[in-house]
Amino acid sequence: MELTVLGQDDANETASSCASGSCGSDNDQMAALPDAIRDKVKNHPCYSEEAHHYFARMHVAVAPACNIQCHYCNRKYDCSNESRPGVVSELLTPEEAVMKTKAVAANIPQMTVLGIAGPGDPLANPERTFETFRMLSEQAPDIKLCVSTNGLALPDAVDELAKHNIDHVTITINCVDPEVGAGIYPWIYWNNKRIYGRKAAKILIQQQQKGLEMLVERGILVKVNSVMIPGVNDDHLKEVSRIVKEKGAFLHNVMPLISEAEHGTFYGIMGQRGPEPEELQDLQDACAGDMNMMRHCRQCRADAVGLLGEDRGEEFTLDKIAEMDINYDEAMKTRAVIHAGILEELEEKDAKRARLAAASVPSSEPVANTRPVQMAVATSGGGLINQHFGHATEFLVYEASSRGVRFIGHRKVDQYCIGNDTCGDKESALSGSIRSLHGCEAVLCSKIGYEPWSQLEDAGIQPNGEHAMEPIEEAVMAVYEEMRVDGRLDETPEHAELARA
Ligand code: CLF
Ligand code: SF4
Repeated sequence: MELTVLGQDDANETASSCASGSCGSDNDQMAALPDAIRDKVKNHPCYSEEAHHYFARMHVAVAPACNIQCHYCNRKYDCSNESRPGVVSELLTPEEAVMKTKAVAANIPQMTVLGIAGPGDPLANPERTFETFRMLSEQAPDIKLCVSTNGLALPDAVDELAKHNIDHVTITINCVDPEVGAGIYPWIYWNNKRIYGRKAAKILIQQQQKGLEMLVERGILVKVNSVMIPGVNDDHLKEVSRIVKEKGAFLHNVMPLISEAEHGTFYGIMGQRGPEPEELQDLQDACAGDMNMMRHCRQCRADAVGLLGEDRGEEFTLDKIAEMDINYDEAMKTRAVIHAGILEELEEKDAKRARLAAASVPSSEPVANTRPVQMAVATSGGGLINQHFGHATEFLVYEASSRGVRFIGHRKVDQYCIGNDTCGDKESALSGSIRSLHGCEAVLCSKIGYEPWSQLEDAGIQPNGEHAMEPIEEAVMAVYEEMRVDGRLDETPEHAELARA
């Protein structure tokens, strides 16, 4: 039997019996997109899973006000529709935001996208948001502009968004039923009045759907974010997915509710729980039948800088930027060369994938002993296994099966080692990492110490440092193949656990 690194499309078919054959923000699907759309997403780290290994994004926090209240938001913190609650961004003027964007773009040439995502709602702050976009489209035309909104003010802003060549808009849509919405939104501010409950939710839903239709009509790519709130909208999100897909949304991003009590949100105080990783994945799989799913969102903060999952904001505070001498015309030349190099590498990867797929002989016979296996991967970008286990602050999780390799999500962890003896509580960080890797049968990294190695083994997770600097999907498939040859796929993970006991 030959096992091949396939695109996510095929893998999704296995996992979720996708009838449409168009699941996932995957590599095969990317290749199948019309050129005009492919050009828009190929270097956007949120719209393309593959791009997120190579290209970075940044946010500028220029939008403080909001026109609605969500039960998962505490106004002291950033907008949790597109941000991780519990952190507060430094508010910037549009001029400061432009200065910061150019400084980041010059120093992190892989940064391709500037998004405005808070700390409130960007379209509830139209002057500040559009002034930032206007200046950036003039001064830094090589940067894609992106915005995220709750949608209430969207229909009135669509023409202005189109005028600034904004190709990517995210709308957070948590429901299409006002009854469900009344449990998420206590009020909205609409036509100079505060409106409550079901009536408020109905207006918000109408505005979101109208805005979505208007954007699609203008050829603007729409991503829909939904916060999964167990017991409130989890079942309902399948309907949301179906409807927004029908209306032409490009991508659906179902994010987990974050509701720690210390953030002081209504849900946090009321004890509303967020979903477990498995629940989130099940819902994403269930939605995937109707919709392209984003699974690599990191719920980044409203002033995030760097690759998704990375935050380099500290390098670009206003005082540090003031000391930088940026020649943006020169920077644009360097950026163009680097972007072209990355895109060339990605095209070579696509071509290789196509060659492998063509060379593999599909068999109608069911393949024996090839149950799916989840593996965690430590990477610092570039699509490679290139991070030390102890340096990882998150692991990417892939599922390998006889149909190929698919990305299914990420798990955040506390960094186990910072490279000197001043590490924090190593013991609890390590046991936290092991807990968060629940369900994974192997972890691939560039290096790993003896102690974590043996503890991972005891927990039934096989550490593997043999594929350092190899492309992730190929390494995952190679480990899967080793497991198959060794007969480790004959036993279920539960059997393996019993045998160890
Ligand atoms: Fe920012 Fe959002 Fe644009 Fe991306 S984030 S405005 S689309 S550039 Fe991306 Fe961050 Fe998830 Fe948002 S990982 S929170 S989806
Ligand atoms: Fe908070 Fe964002 Fe909701 Fe406004 S839209 S209440 S800022 S989470």
